[in-house]
Amino acid sequence: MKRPNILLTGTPGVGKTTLGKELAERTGLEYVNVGELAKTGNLFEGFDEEYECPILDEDRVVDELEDRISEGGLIIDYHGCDFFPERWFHIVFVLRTENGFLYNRLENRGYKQKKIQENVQCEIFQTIYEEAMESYRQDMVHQLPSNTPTDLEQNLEQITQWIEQWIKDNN
Ligand code: DAT
Repeated sequence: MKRPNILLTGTPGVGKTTLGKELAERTGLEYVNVGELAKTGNLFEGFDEEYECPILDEDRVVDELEDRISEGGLIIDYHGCDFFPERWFHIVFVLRTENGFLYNRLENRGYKQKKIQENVQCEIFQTIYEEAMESYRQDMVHQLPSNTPTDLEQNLEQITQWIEQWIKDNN
């Protein structure tokens, strides 16, 4: 049976992991956290001194995922999206969170002020949404509000329905 590949993207803290894991539970699709995948496989190519984080080796991440993607049924979670091939995905969701909520979540995560501010600005400037619109067909890209547990539940229901319809249409 053919199943779709879904990209969940957005600024750190918007709720990709929470949504992706629960979606996998409900639909049987497989959740893949690209940050974790890179850590496990050491798919890095140096360290960014300014942002104090390792630099992802994007080519090796793509190579690592290519075979699994071709089988379908993956939910990919990453806070960037311009290096995945467009052909991989059937739909792209950009999660969006209001500044106040995002600030609190990143503070709870123990991020330093500088890192909180960089991420909140990234969200204000809708950097990831624009990256998605430049990297994928515009009709593939959907923004989802991710502020409250009600938003989470609505997103889960909408995406679950979309998956069921996709499977009906493609099998
Ligand atoms: P990400 O994977 O995008 O970095 P996350 O899933 O780890 O984000 O979520 C960050 C925090 O916010 C975490 O404590 C769970 C919480 N959260 C996620 N989605 C939420 C929502 N819709 N409403 C309230 N809290 C949410």
